[in-house]
Amino acid sequence: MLKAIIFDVDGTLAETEEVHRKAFNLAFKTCALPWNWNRALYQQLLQVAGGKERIRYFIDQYDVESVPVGNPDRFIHEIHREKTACYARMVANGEVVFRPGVRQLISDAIERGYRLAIATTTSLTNVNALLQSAYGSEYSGIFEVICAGDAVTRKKPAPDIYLLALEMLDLPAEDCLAIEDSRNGLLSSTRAGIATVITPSIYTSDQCFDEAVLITERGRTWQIPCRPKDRAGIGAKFHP
Ligand code: XBP
Ligand code: MG
Repeated sequence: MLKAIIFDVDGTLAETEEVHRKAFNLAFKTCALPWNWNRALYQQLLQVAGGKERIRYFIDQYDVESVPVGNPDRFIHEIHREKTACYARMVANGEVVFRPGVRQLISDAIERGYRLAIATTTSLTNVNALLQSAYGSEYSGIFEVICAGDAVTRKKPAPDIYLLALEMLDLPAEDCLAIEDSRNGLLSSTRAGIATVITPSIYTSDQCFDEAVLITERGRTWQIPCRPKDRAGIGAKFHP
């Protein structure tokens, strides 16, 4: 029986990755680093989930020399802390809005009694900034469980963040539905045993989503399937 919907954040609740990319580039400038991630490079770097992990991958692939001798982790954490501050400022300035239909889907789900959760690789600071921007101060009552960023060591595509959400919801995977935008997210949720709907985003439309139970197409309305045994399954409309 469908009891809970677990939402991914970046690319699913909102098209955030262009603002993340701008925040990374602003942080590189503030940290006096000669780096600039354009869209083509960022598309490639997005294969690595997690901002700190993405910076480390970039350094390993392209620019080891810029890393000061000593503690590379501290160097990466400092850059990422600056990036997160830049991102939060841009979200607070209204540069990120929910994707069309998301707000309606969330209110339909709440009205039908579904429990809501978040399972995301992004930092908890970023989740709170987005929900505050979307709902104002009363956002804390909307998602019963929020699992984000460093709450787990192994990030997507590992299942850990979704397994943590199931544990905190105290529900089995078969009572939940995940909504994701990327292959990393799909692998993470399905490895946790959760049926997953995919709504491709600007950086993921060319990825493989074979394991999804439903893939939305931009501009079309679709309904979350009422699985045969879920007579009361949500029939919300979501304009991906
Ligand atoms: C997408 C990610 C995140 C963001 C950047 O998360 O992989 O790393 O790109 O955010 P989601 P941080 O699981 O919501 O799609 O810099 O905070 O990691
Ligand atoms: Mg995502």
